[in-house]
Amino acid sequence: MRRKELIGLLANKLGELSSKGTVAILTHSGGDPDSIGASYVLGNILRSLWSAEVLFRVPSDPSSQLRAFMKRLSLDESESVEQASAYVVVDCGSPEQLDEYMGILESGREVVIIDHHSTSFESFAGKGEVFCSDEYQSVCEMIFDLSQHVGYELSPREAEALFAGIYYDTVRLSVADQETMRKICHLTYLGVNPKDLLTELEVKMDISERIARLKSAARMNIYRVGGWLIATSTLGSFQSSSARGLLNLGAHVAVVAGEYEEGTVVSLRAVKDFIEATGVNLGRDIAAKIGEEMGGHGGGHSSAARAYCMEKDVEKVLLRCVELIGEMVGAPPEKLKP
Ligand SMILES: [Mn+2]
Repeated sequence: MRRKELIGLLANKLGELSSKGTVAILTHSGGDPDSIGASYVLGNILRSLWSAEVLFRVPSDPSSQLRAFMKRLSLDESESVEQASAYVVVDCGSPEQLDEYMGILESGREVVIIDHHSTSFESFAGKGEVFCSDEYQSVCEMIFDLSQHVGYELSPREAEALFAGIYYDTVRLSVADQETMRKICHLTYLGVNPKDLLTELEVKMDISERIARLKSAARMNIYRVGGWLIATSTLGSFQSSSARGLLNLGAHVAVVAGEYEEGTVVSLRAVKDFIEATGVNLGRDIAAKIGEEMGGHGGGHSSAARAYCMEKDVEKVLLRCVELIGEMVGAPPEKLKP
């Protein structure tokens, strides 16, 4: 167990919350395997150990890939979470990532945040009680430790849920440490068959996403910032997927933006080498800043972030992102000729 004391305090808190009535579990905007796997097992623990009534919701709706995961877990979203007496927010680095549920932080009801991004302490300060340690590689790993602490026996399905979260949050185990691997082994011992699980979860990319990714590559601009390459592009949808695609092509950082309602949405991705060498945190240093500067909001992780701006000029938003990255790195961006 990585943080015995933290997990002990979390267990006490969850028991206390459960005794007060209905508990609603919320993920970050759109969810991901870590937040959904953790929510599923956490909900089951609350029901079984403390007979809590549990609701569940993904702000701004899950993607089709995540729907396949939720179907496998038989995890349904609740119609409404407004009547809950307390909230548990899972894997969410900032209040803005709660989208339409940001209001729960002002509802006067108790909010507990379980996270492994240390930005949570600051961003949720005064808004809820944060149980967080960036020693953990995923929230699923925290829930694994919680299950061991309270003596909850994981079913094969629950083991799968935690496996998937840990697997994807460690970039397919490529950044997993020994303790994570020990837990992965324990989960497979409990009945996870990685091949079966991953074949089902990895739904093939549909044609529209492929077209979007290819178009973003065809329209890309390339900047050199010191020894790093930044690729920018514009797209009406699939910005995150396309940014990942541009990293695969060779960019160190990819920034893809498109029109969104009355403004612009921008997705940022960076490779691990860039994050480690420069110390830049895309969520904190770029997305949050650009959101603030341009009348919107932004946040995310060090290597993956998103911002919404009230600025309709998509190119202007992209250029400002590149400038900010240049400022952080301490080198002027130089546009490469096409
Ligand atoms: Mn996570």
